[in-house]
Amino acid sequence: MNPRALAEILAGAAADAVAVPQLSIEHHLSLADAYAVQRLVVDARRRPRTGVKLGLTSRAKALQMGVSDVILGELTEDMAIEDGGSLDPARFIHPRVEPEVAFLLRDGEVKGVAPALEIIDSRYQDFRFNLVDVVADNTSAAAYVLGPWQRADQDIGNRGVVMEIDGRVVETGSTAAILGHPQRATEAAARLARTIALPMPGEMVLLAGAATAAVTLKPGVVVEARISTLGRVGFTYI
Ligand code: OOG
Repeated sequence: MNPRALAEILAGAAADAVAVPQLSIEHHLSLADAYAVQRLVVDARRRPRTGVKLGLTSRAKALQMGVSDVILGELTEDMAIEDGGSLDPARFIHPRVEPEVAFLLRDGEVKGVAPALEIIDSRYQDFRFNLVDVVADNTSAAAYVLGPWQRADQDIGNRGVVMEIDGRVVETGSTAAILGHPQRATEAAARLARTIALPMPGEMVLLAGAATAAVTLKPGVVVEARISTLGRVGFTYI
């Protein structure tokens, strides 16, 4: 396993928006190897890190992958899209969108919470991967949109979540789909970061994981997510 060569394959796939075969078909990677590749893939973006995201926090996704622990990916400045802004399809391969809860963390303390949308875009053909593939691929992270920050001292457990495309409801769910309670994401992220020795920036965003299934994005659509008591967030996929 040459982590640099594998990272180059994935960084190239993201930069060119062209899917590649799963790394695990030809290479044997441990989970630690996969995180090492991920670190190099994020370095290759050459942009400041803005935070981290969790994946497989919903029981449905974890069962689908046959895994029992969550995974962590990194967010960079160029992935952030302004609320109400637009996303250029030329940057993506086969993007999907999912509604999430975001935390603003300062030195590990929660300073704010916000509704968020994450755009995932696996760099693998047909969005097919196993656990080490998806970890190496920075957990499919591609872009994210944050709604307005809200007070941190509110209970955001079991809040209704609605995602609409062009004004039609496409997914509904509850924040309880995120590890039972999204607050658990802060401990899970800290634990995983320690395990993989990932330095965490003093101020950072944490995307806690999807509250519903991901929905495929088609050019020309307007996406909005609403989380009860937390508000809304949206963007246009031009
Ligand atoms: C893996 C990452 C999924 C989540 O919230 O579970 C993820 C994928 O399904 O591409 O971010």
